[in-house]
Amino acid sequence: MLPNAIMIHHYGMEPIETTPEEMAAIAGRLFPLSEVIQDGAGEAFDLLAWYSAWRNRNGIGDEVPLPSHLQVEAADTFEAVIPWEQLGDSAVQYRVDDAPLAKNGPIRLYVPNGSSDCLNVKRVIACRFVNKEENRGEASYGFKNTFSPQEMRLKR
Ligand SMILES: Nc1nc2c(c(=O)[nH]1)N[C@H]1C(S)=C(S)[C@@H](COP(=O)(O)O)O[C@H]1N2
Ligand SMILES: [Mo]
Repeated sequence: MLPNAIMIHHYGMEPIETTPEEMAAIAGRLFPLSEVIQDGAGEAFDLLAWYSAWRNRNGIGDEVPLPSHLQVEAADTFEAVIPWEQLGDSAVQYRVDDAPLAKNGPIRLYVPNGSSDCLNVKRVIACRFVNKEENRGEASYGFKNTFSPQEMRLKR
């Protein structure tokens, strides 16, 4: 895995690895983060514009419904689950001062229409596009504290 890799998980698909540069290249317009976040630093692209392009490139047709949530995972085990309806104008910060993000990289997500600033996840290493209809509209965030049996075995 590349050091700046971001894993994209999408229901119905195998995981696909990407990078901030590759994401920015397909996202369409690049803009100053300050367009959507007051005092925001550096360069960003629109999350939903990237998602739409990524779907097309990976052959996900219009018959596949939009996800219910985006689950974002960070290098420090922080996670946020963001309802799809809150993602309008969400921006992915991918460069600051013409360089890759130093401490908040590989990318940081900003959710200006989210129910909490706590959803602005730093150090994003995985994005999971999930379809959990039963949780529609519910946001959550915090440090991951549950581990799968496989993770438990690796930790012993
Ligand atoms: N990776 C990661 N992202 C994170 C956090 C964290 O602990 N780790 N804290 C969240 C919380 S609770 C808040 S309030 C904001 C704080 O963002 P700021 O440091 O830019 O003010 O970042 C969010 N993103
Ligand atoms: Mo927070």
